[in-house]
Amino acid sequence: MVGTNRTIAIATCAVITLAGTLGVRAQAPTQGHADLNGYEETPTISSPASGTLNVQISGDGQSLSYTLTYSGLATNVLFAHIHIGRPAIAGGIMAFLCTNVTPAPEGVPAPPACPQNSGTVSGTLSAANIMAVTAQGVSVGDFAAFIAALRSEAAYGNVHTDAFKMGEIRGQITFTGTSGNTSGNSNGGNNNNQ
Ligand SMILES: [Cu+2]
Repeated sequence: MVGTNRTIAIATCAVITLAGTLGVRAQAPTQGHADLNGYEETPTISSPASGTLNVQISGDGQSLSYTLTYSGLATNVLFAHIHIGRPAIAGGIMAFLCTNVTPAPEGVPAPPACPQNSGTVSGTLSAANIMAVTAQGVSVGDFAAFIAALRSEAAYGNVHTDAFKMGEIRGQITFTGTSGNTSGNSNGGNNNNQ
């Protein structure tokens, strides 16, 4: 009996480990995150403001939902974007997250308004929202290029204000360390140690 139970336990463990491994390998993380602050901006900004940007790629890979939250911005918020660019390098705008400036950007659906000073704004981006950054190889509507840049940690979110029109807070979007992977890794680690 003891031997049988052990066999079942080991077999169960093996199945769980295999399923976990396949799950991680079959699907790249879909949840991205950025912490925004002035020190990430180009040029570097000393600002008491901060924020977070959470993004989620849809199951079919055709859209991306986002939630941008910030606080402590002392002057009017102009707009917020996702840019193409590696850390500390300024890059072109691939998509608007929100705007308070008129006229709205041409050729894309009207972005939601940005909260003033502090708040949260959410939305969904798809091919229709992607703007051309010709000098950096992104064509209008090229959602695959947009997602590829995000997954390669080559995109950042930022918020522009009256005081800092080039951007007051910024953060690189990364797809590592999502909550789903954290629990999966701890299970896999325990099983691997046995
Ligand atoms: Cu921007």
